[in-house]
Amino acid sequence: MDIILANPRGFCAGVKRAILIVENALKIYKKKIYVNHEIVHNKSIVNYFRIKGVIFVKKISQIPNKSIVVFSAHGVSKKVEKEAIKKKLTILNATCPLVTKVHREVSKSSQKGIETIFVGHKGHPEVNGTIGQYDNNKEKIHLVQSVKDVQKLSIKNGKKLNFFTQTTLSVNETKFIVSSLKKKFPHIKGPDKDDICYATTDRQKAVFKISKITDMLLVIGSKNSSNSNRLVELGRETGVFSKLIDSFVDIKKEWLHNVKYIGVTAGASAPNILVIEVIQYLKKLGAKRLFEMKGIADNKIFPIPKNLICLNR
Ligand code: 0CJ
Ligand code: F3S
Repeated sequence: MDIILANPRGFCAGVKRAILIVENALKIYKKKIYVNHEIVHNKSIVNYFRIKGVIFVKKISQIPNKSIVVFSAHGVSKKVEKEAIKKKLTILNATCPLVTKVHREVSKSSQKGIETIFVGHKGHPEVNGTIGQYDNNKEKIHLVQSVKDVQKLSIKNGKKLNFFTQTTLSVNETKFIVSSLKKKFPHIKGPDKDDICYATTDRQKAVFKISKITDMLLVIGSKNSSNSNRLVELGRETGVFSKLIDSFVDIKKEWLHNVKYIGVTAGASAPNILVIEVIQYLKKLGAKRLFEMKGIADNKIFPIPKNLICLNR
């Protein structure tokens, strides 16, 4: 068996930024750091910060007044932000700038009172946060998850209508949803294609490429990571036996019977150490050579707020 690594894989600029914000907050403030939701959807990252004393909460009401709170990479609604302000919390906002961009657009739509359609997965924190930017009249924002949902939609005025999307969706599936929106509502306005981010798009392209030459795909990522799940789905759609694993510990030896080329990738929230451990484990099980697919590594950097830059600490 040989191992082939997808390229790009692993941390994106938004995740690196969110992690650095928490790291630096721990160094700068000598107080407890609370994080609203998991900073990113990765078990090992959350455990790493828990060990360092970070407290993860599901609701702002769980945080004592005047504490420090970090908003996760997925972003929060206006209501959650207001709650934090009311409690006089110091807010460190780790929302990915690409999510913030969508927030601004939805918020503008809300201010103008334009009925808006949001394509995303119900219950995902990014979706809650983005839909929660529409605070004018909740009945004017509609969540759609599929082409079927588009068919069922009833809109008051199709001539004034906007759409936006979650950043970590399947590029292929979203194409169908957006084109069905455009077909049903020819006057609808939105981003050129969708709001899927560069990191999601590039990691999906890499999986598509690698699936042509591998007979199994391992995607390193946690169960609640949307972008990681989309990679596994894509692997399966292209006919490759694909599994989502948190770490090498989840690998079952029976998966590897008759596998000649095993593809390995990692979601945008999975640290590189997990990839290294998977490679070491596969080598222990007899993997011979290690190849890396050609592709553009993700070297993008999103700057952190100036007050969180810390040197020599
Ligand atoms: O929503 C985002 C801004 C992506 C954050 C990075 O990935 P992850 O796994 O924490 O979150 P998703 O579930 O959204 O992929
Ligand atoms: Fe941002 Fe996309 Fe990463 S929205 S956090 S760059 S997966």
